[in-house]
Amino acid sequence: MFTLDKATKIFPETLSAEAVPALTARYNLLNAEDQLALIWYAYLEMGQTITIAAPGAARMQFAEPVLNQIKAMNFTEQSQVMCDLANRVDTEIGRTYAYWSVNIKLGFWYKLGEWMDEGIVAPIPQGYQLSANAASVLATLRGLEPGQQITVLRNFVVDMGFDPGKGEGQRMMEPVGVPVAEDQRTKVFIEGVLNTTVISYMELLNANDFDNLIQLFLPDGALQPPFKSPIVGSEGIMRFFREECQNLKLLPERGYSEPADGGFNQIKVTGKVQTPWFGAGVGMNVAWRFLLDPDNKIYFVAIDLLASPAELLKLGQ
Ligand code: 45D
Repeated sequence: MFTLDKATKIFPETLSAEAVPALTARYNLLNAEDQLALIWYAYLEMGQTITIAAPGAARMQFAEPVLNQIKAMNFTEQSQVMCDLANRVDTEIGRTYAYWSVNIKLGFWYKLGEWMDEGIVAPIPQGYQLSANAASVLATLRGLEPGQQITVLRNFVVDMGFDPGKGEGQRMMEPVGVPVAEDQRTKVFIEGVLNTTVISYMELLNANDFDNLIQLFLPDGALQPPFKSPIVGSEGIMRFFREECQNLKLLPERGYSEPADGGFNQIKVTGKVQTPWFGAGVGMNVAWRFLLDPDNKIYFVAIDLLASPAELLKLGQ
């Protein structure tokens, strides 16, 4: 029989983008000034080729009180707030920030970035010199594909602030929208995969229909997001869907399915995913590794950000 640990190891030849955690670790060793300047430069450079979508009002309302507080500060105080966030110092703003969902954190920095550009918030000092280590992290970041770059950037933002509970507990999140209407939904076609659970998974997630999506999972099923440990159980997975998975676009391309022990089935699918933050501007190369029980329910699914486009074609043995 399968254990969760064994399930995570299906399709072991799948190469995920290890450059992402490696770069995040190097970035975490830099001092806060370097970190902020590095993100600023990276953000400016990336802005020349990809456009980030302005966050909607529903997302911004939660960050607004803190943003207004920062707006009212002088440059020195503003720089201090940003450094404290990067240093994960225990401050009021640091605690509030840690309690926000990923998308609220990203919306917060999106606004600060605009204000830095407009001179409302303290800019990175003119002629700021990155340390040699920071310059090297930036150079490595430049060499990554766009899907990996935005994942790195997102990691930086997620890790800031002071979280006494280390991610445990409820977060403040934007409201969950209604699912896409039945007649507006798109069908997916996956070359090599006819499995109805896998196809429904893609279609329901694309439609933000989380209530029906969760029914595809076993109650003690697990979902493993890229570079994370598995989220186990319907309740946790459902919370994750509502908090982080609205308006994703899954574009699976091809797959491969084979029987596994105990009447289970393992299915690997590769393709692209778009985030609402960048739309069609960035297609992330991903693999889904499904393990389905004999009743065709999801016992485990991992989503991997792939090391390179060549991985898209690596399916069965
Ligand atoms: O510090 O099947 C400044 C799951 C400088 C679900 C700045 C999935 C100072 C199941 C520039 C102001 C979700 C797992 C900062 C599939 C400073 C499933 C600002 C996968 C910080 C397929 C920086 C989904 C800013 C995936 C504004 C893979 C940065 C989704 C903004 C991936 C960065 C989504 C943004 C990703 C990054 C989104 C908006 C990687 C967004 C990244």
